[in-house]
Amino acid sequence: MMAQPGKQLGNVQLDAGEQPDILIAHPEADAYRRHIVAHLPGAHVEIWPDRGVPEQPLSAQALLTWRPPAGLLEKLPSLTWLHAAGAGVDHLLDRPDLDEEVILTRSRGRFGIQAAEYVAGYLLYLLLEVEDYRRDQDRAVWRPRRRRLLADLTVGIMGLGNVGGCIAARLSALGTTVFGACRSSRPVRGVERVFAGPAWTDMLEHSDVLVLALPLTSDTRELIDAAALERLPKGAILVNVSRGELIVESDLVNALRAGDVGAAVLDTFAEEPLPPDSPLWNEPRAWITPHVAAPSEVEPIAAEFIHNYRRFVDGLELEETVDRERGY
Ligand code: OXD
Repeated sequence: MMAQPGKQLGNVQLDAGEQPDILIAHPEADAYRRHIVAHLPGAHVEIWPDRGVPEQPLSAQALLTWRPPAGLLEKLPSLTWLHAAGAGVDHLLDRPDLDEEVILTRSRGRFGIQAAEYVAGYLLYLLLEVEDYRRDQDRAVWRPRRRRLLADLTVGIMGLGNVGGCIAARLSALGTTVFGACRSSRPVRGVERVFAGPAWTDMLEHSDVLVLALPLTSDTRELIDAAALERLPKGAILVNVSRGELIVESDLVNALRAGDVGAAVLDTFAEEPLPPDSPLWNEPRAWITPHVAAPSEVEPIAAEFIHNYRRFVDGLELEETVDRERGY
């Protein structure tokens, strides 16, 4: 794809036929490069070295990265666009070395599908009492019990973006009643009732299951505290697939111990890896996974980068652009 003569990209002027240089700084950089080179044969693509910081500044105008390594951003005087190979960009927004003029885009990947399967999988696992029946089996015990169905539950989803929307659509297809909370009251597929803005607290008392799919911003940090947990029905299930900092961890531990929260399925934590002395490790009603609910995959993210790069070259607005004011 050729640039038009004299095209201006952000603060960079490209000559006719010139394509913006790409730098990849990512643990899976080789795999990203293979995809990008195959689809953008004329583009100059470099990989940030594994070790050391190059002496000279680099020419890249487009950067594909997740956590920019120390020393990287200051070596990119022409950087105009940074594409984050993940969904939540909170870790990029507070970086003092990232110029605020740089356009920031984020990925959709298959995060929605992955998170929806994680949520549905854990809910079914809990409802089906998989571990209890296994224990019965080990002792040759025949002890049938009644169970609740997904179709009996109301799930409240905090955040109805790409991830929350996908969880809503898939759970509602399984017969679950889905409520959702987000900034606006626009209708969302699969969501029976949307609680807009400050009304989110009214959703809590209806939520047999509360799923957190919110970005981390100054408004959402520690949103789920003792007061929020108290408004859930007794024994509710909490599932967090977004950021650990949304929850006041000590309040959650207290609510689990009191039986007010019946189970917590937690994929993310304020400190990762979760420190060995965290009380959550030993909570019998907490299920902990190491930030694996919705991992970044090279193929869909490379395809999104390539799509946006073509728009970048054509001087079109990029998709999935982060609004720095909003924080996502
Ligand atoms: C993401 C993540 O935001 O991996 O994509 O946490």
